[in-house]
Amino acid sequence: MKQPVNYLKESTADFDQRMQWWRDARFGMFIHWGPYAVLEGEYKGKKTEGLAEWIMNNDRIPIAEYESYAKQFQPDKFNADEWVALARHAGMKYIVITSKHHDGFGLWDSKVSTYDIVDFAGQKDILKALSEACRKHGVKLGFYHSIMDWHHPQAQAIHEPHYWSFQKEMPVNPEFTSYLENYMKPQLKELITAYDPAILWFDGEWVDDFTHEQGLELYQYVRELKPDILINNRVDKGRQGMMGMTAEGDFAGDFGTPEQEIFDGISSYDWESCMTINDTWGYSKLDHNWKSTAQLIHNLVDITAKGGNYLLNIGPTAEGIIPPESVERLDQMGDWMAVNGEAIYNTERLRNYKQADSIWYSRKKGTNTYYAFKLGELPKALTLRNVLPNENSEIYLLGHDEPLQWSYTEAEGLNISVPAGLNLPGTEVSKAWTFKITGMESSG
Ligand code: FHN
Repeated sequence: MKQPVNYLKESTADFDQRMQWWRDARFGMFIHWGPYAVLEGEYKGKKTEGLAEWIMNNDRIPIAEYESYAKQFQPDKFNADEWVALARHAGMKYIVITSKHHDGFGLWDSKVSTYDIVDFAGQKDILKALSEACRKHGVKLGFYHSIMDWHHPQAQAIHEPHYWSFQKEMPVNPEFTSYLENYMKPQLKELITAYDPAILWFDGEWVDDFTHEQGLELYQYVRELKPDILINNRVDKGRQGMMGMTAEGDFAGDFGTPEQEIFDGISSYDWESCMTINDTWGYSKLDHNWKSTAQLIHNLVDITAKGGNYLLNIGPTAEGIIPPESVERLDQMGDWMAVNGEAIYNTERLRNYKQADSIWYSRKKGTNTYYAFKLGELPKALTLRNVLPNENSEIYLLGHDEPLQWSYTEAEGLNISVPAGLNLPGTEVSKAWTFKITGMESSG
C-alpha cells in the first residue's frame, strides 16, 4: 500500500525543482475581475471609500442588489488571446486571475454553485477561454481564490449587518467548516481538474473563521490534487500583514506575498510583491493615480536584484476592456524587456545587490555574467564597486552593439566609459540602463 505523500514535509531538492520555473520567470500579470467592475468604483453616485473590489462590503450593498450587478456582468468585449498577448509582450511569464474574489462570484462554469459567470450571468466560461489562450501562447496560468466569501451563507459574517470589518472581532460562522469542506474544496477540485493551473494564490485567510489547522489541511489537499502546483502563503495563517512574509512556525505556503510594497532587504524565502498600476485592484473609473512606466520598471529591477517576483495587476472593465493607461505602461515595459529581459529572467541575487541609490545588480544563474542596472539618468562614466572583472571581461550596454571601454583599480573599482550621444530606444521612458559584464572573477 503506497503511503500518502506528506507535502508539508517536502525535501529542499523537491521544493527547489518545483519552484524553479517561477523563480526564473520573475514577472507575472495579476488580474482582478468580477461584478464589482460593473459598479466602476462608485455606488449611488458616490465614490466608494475603499478598494473598488470591496464595494459590496464597504458600501453595505445588500446581497440581492449585488446579485443584480452580477447579472449585468456581460464581458462581450473580452478577448483572451489579446489579454495573453499583452502579458507576453510586457515580458510577463505567468498570469494569476481571480477565479473567485471575496464577493463569492465564480469566473468559471462551476458545477458546485450557480453563482458564476455561466449559470448566473449567462456568459461564456472566462477561465476556460483564458486557460486555452495561455496554453496556446506558452504562458502559465494561476488562480487567485478567496477563502473569505461574502455571498455563501455558511461563510459570510453572521452578525447584522453581515459585513466584514477589519476593525472588530467578528463572531465566527459555525457553518464555516462545512463551507470549506463541502463548497470551497469541491470548487478548487473542479478548477484544478478542468483548467490545470500552475499556481493557486489564496487570499482572505485572515478571517477568524479560518484556522491554522485548516490551512495546513488546505495546502495538503491542493498538492494532492496537483503535486507540482505552487501555493502562496495565504493558504494558511502565517502571512504577516501587507509585509507579506511568513511568520516563524509550521505555517504552509511556498512563497511570501508582500502587497503594495517591495520586501525591504533579501530573504532566504521566496517572495512575490503584488502591486497595482494605479491604486485599486478592481476597475474604478475614478482612480487615475497611474504609476509611471519608469516607476514600474524600477520596481521590477529592485525586486529582481533582491531575488523576488513582481505580480503587477490590471483591473479590466465589466465589458472586458483593459484600461488604456494599463496597456500603454505594459507595452512600454515590454519594449524595455525586449532589450533588457536577459538581466531579469533566470538570474540570481548578489549578496551586495545594490550600490548607492541608483545602481542594482543581478547575475545570470550559474554563470559569471553579471548585470548592473543604472536607474534615473545615464552618466558619461559609471563606477561599479560590487564587481571584479578579469582581463578577459567584456562590458556592454544592452541595446548598444559595441563593447565599452573600461578600466579597473582596486581603489576605485570598475570604471566604464559611456559613449556620448547614445539614444537607446525607450530609455527616455524607462530611465533604466543595463550594463552586462562577462567573465567576472567574483562579485562583492
Ligand atoms: O482584500 C484583498 C484585495 O481586494 C486584493 O485582492 C489584494 C490583492 O491581493 N488582497 C487583499 C487585500 O490584502
